[in-house]
Amino acid sequence: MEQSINAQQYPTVGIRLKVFLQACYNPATHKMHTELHNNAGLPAKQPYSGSPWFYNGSEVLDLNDPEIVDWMLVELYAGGFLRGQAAGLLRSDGNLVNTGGNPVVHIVVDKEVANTAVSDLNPLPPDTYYLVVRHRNHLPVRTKYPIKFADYQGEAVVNLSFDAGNCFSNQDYTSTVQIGSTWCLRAGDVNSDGQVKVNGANNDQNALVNDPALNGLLSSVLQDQYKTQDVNMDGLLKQSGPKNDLDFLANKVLGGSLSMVYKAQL
Ligand SMILES: [Ca+2]
Ligand SMILES: [Ca+2]
Repeated sequence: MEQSINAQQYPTVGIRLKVFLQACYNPATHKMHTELHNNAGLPAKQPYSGSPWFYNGSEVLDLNDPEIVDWMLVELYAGGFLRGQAAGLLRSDGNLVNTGGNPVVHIVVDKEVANTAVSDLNPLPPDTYYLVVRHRNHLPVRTKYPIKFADYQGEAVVNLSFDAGNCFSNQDYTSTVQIGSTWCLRAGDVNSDGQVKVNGANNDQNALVNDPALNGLLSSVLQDQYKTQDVNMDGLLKQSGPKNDLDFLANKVLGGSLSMVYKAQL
């Protein structure tokens, strides 16, 4: 027999999130550039439907805000299970807004997820949710401490930019990277596999250089690109010359170290 579902089993919570991306952040202005939006344009529909995210949300871009940097994906986890997801738009000032431009992004929690029985989705105490923040070609992070939505009347304020200690870490490096006085998500995950590296199996340099459109040509420049290979998020795909993506990956993100590997810390 199908279990009836009370609407109260699916509470909606709000997140006011501040987060910065290494690819775009400029410490002189304390803002992120919007070159991807300006040069290539953003997809109308949220871009996290494919691997590895498989988020099937129907968010559609319906505002024309020149300060939009890119789409982000936010998730709530409890007990190790995914309990809710939403796509939002990141503004140059680090604020995540919903598709209508509101700085509160709502997430329906305890929504049924794949392979999880409804009976297992009992409402949990409001202090057991961890927020995971994802971007297409940056390493994801999660909050170190559970979010107590009850303390915020259901609308939590989460600022990941002023302290690395806000994010969970299990490696000998922080999950975010400091640029100036601001902590940002780490860039360079071209193949979106949760690791940033230029050497070894499944490395991001190969994922960039072997892009079929670049055709193995060092001098190729592809314009108006909305791809994870666009490491510095300027809408251009290039691996040589000024502001090229390979340089950003190898030198800015990995500090010129062939052996450095940054892993997602979730
Ligand atoms: Ca990678
Ligand atoms: Ca680029």
